[in-house]
Amino acid sequence: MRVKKYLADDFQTAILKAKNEMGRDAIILNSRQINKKGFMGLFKKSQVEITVALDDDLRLESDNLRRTAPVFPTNNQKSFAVGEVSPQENQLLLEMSRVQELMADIKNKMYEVEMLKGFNESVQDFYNLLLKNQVDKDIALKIAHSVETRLPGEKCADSNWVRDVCLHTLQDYINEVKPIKADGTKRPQIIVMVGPTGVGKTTTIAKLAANFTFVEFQKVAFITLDTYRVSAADQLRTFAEIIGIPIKVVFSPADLDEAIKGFKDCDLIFIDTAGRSPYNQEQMHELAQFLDVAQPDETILVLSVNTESNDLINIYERFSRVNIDKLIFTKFDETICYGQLLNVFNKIDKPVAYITNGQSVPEDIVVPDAQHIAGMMLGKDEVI
Ligand SMILES: Nc1nc2c(ncn2[C@@H]2O[C@H](COP(=O)(O)OP(=O)(O)OP(=O)(O)O)[C@@H](O)[C@H]2O)c(=O)[nH]1
Ligand SMILES: [Mg+2]
Repeated sequence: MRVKKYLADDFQTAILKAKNEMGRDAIILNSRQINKKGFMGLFKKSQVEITVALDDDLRLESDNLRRTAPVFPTNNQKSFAVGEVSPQENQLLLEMSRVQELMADIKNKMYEVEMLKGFNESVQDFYNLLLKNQVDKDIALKIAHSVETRLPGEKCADSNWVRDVCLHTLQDYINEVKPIKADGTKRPQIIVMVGPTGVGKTTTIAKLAANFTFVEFQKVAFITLDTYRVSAADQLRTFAEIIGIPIKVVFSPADLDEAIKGFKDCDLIFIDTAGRSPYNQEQMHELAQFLDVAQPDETILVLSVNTESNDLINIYERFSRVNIDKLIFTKFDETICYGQLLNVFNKIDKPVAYITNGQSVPEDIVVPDAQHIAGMMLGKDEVI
């Protein structure tokens, strides 16, 4: 985006100057009258100053639009019956909708420019840091705006103050943290992990089971519904053997009911499910049937932070058919862009139970802390 000021005796001339230099796609951001003092206050002269911006991406787009400008039908062209839309008219409608999109884009950009102009330099830096961390523009703008309103005027230049306000503001945008509570008030507690393939469901269950068994001295059992791949059940069985807890492999909803009854003296039953494509209706339906029988206390959606935020939101929406209670984010050790999480939190208002940060069982799992996550986003705190 290029921004330039033009000064002229009148508005028209200033516009002409700007148009000649910046082209016709330039946007007028501001105009004001300037009174120039003449000799000893005499011959006072007023001039007009306009501030003009040009976005090169938008200009390219509108140049393309002009090049493909619609041709209106002439008399000797084919006539069309009522209700039938001529190809030219279709083209025209298409172009009109693109122009509308372009206008909306311009409006957004102007809004952004206007908002940013009002921000302190330190808040603008914070805004740019959020963008660098892949936080969506509108969310970054919203967060930067709350920082700006919270920052006392006299502290704007104090970088420690600014950082503290940014840190506290960011925490407001991080979801509630709610790990599994095994306090014995309900036995057995049934926890089901669902999610797309390969995100770390089985590994996370193993980490949790080991911690609840050896640190919290709970009686834990496994049930796996993952019978799709030959090695899938073996993976969890191996973990069960190492931890020394029972496991049942279940093939049908009726078997599942039996398996749960068999573990009624346990504190916690972890149910592992096969990775599901959220876009496969049949697989999702089958998962829903199993969950109807399990009647879980908590259904936890496991998501990898490596996945793009729009995909994460889509995945969540697909899995919501089985009523998601909490989220677990895995593979924190494989990314440095945590801003994606803010985009997800903006759309998904579900508590986060855990974050995992490596392949080692049982150590690579933590109960997240909003302040720490905010610190990581600002590059202040060490990665979890
Ligand atoms: N780097 C890293 N790797 C992880 C993490 N959690 C799990 N993994 C690895 O991710 C791979 C898949 O893990 P699984 O636990 O089998 O994933 P899953 O979701 O059960 O996979 P499916 O059952 O096939 O859907 C394994 O190689 C794990 O070691 C993590 O936090 N960080
Ligand atoms: Mg698995």
